[in-house]
Parts: sequence; structure tokens; C-alpha cells
Amino acid sequence: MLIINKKVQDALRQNQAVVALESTIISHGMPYPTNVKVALEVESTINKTGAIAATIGIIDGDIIVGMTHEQIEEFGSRQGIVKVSGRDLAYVTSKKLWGSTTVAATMIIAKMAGIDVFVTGGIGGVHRGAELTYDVSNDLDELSKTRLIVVCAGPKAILDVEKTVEYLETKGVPLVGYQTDTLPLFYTRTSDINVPIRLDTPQDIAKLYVCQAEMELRPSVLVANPISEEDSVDHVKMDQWIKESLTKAKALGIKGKEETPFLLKKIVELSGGESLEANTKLIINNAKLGAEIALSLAKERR
Ligand code: PSU
Ligand code: MN
Repeated sequence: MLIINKKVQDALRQNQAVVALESTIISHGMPYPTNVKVALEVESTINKTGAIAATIGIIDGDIIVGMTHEQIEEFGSRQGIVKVSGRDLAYVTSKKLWGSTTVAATMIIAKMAGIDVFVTGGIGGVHRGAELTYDVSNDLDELSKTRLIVVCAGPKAILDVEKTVEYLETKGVPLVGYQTDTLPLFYTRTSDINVPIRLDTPQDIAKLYVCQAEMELRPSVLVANPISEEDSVDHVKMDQWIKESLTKAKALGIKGKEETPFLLKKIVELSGGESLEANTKLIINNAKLGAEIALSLAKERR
């Protein structure tokens, strides 16, 4: 069953700004209790602007749009929550399990609920070595067929970023750099990869999305919002930590849906918490932008 909380329902009915949030970042992306603290801070950042935050997750098979603080707390500490991508959605709901939603699954649910704007940390993408493993995140496929505005800080640096950008192009996903000409890489602000589209205001992003919708183009508008300079991690150090984490994952035979959570956790360890700090800052930064875009979009439609 789809349960949309009252505040979110009212906001949607009145055409007000709503911002969807995922829950895999809570259950699998960050350690407890930082995950809960960050999830609540992200919500309050959005709510302060006048937009309404809706964190999405699955509880006993019910799809919840707009979790309560108690539910977010439980998501942060509970063991055995299933990481739910598109593939796992029907299984987890039919078996009445607890599931945290990835970018892909959150997009599907946001669409069901009628929400247009979704904020995350970093999207999944084409993994390094994908030419052998075929590991391409379901996030990319969903981005190609479910139209929303998705705000992220770029693809996660653990990925093969160039292949990820190529894949997005193949699938017709407009990739927008927000106030940047180069693609931000999650923990770092810049890279040597150019973004195909640069936009400098939330209004311009809302307008692009309205055109995308008018033409009934299916893909999402993917916005890459760079982490601030002072929160950015030195990319030479980060490259080293990523390489070490990848070697470790390989040695332990970690693959499939376990790979991303494993790598993020390992990088937190190797960086002595520096990556976690950056991850926190970037998602709050994205929440601010997402709320502004949602407010602009609500205005565009009035
Ligand atoms: N961004 C983060 N932390 C995360 C994720 C993204 O800062 O934990 C999650 C998202 O839910 C994303 C998922 O959809 O990782 C991608 O997993 P995979 O690579 O297995 O598709
Ligand atoms: Mn994968």
C-alpha cells in the first residue's frame, strides 16, 4: 500500500513545493547515529524554505512517502533492512518487509505520489571494470525512463565517471551542471569532464523541466550540484582511498548490491571520517538547491 503522509498530500493537492528523499543513504550509506542526524537535518533544511520534505521508505511492506522522525530513527538503527532497487520493490512489498529505497526505487515511488523533485547525495552509475562485470546501477536506467528533477552532487567518485556520463547521453538524460562547467564528483567540486549543459539558477532548471515535460520526453533532468570548496576532499587523497577500497572489495569477493555500501564504508574508515563529513555537507547543499528548484517549479506552474 502507498501511504502518503497528510502534510505531503495537502502540499501536493495545493501544488506546493515537495522534495522527495531516499532512505538507502540512511540504512546503507552512512553509519548510525550520523545517518539519522543527517537525514533529519536534510529534512529541516528543506522545510525551512517553505517546501515540504518527504523521506521515502518501506515499512512492513507499506510504501511510506513522508516518514516520521521516529520512522527515520528506526531506519537508521534497525538491522536487516533490505536495500531496494527497482528489481526488489515488488518482492519487499509482497513479503511485507522493511526496505530502504535507492535512487531508482525512490524515483518510481516519487512518481507514483506525484512528486517532481528528488534530492540525493550521489547517483549510482557505471562501475569501474563494468566491461567485465556488467555492473551498471539501476539508477541510470530509471533516470532514463522516469521524469523527475533529480539533484545530486555528481556520480559517486567510486564509479567509472566517464562511462557514466556516456551512458546518460545514450539514454537521453539531460545532465545539468549547476553553476559549473565541469562535472562535480561527489566528494570533489570539479573534474576534467565537461558537463553538457550548464544552468545557473533554480528558475532555469525548473523551466528546462517544464519543457522536458511539455514534449513528453521521458528521462529525468539530472542536476549535478558541486560540493562547496571548503567541504571538498583533496582528490589525490580520495583517489588513493578509492583504489584501496576497490582492491579490498575485490579481495573479499564483494559485488552486486553490496559493493556500493561496502566501498562507502571503507572510504569512511580510510579517510578517518573525512569522507563522511563531506557526504553530510554535500547532501545538505543538495537539499537547499532541491528546495529552491521545487519552489521555482511551483511558481512556474501557477
Ligand atoms: N549516495 C550516497 N550514499 C548512498 C547512495 C547514494 O551518498 O548510499 C545509494 C543510493 O541509494 C543509490 C545507491 O541509489 O547508493 C546505488 O547503489 P548501486 O550502486 O548498488 O546501484
Ligand atoms: Mn550494481
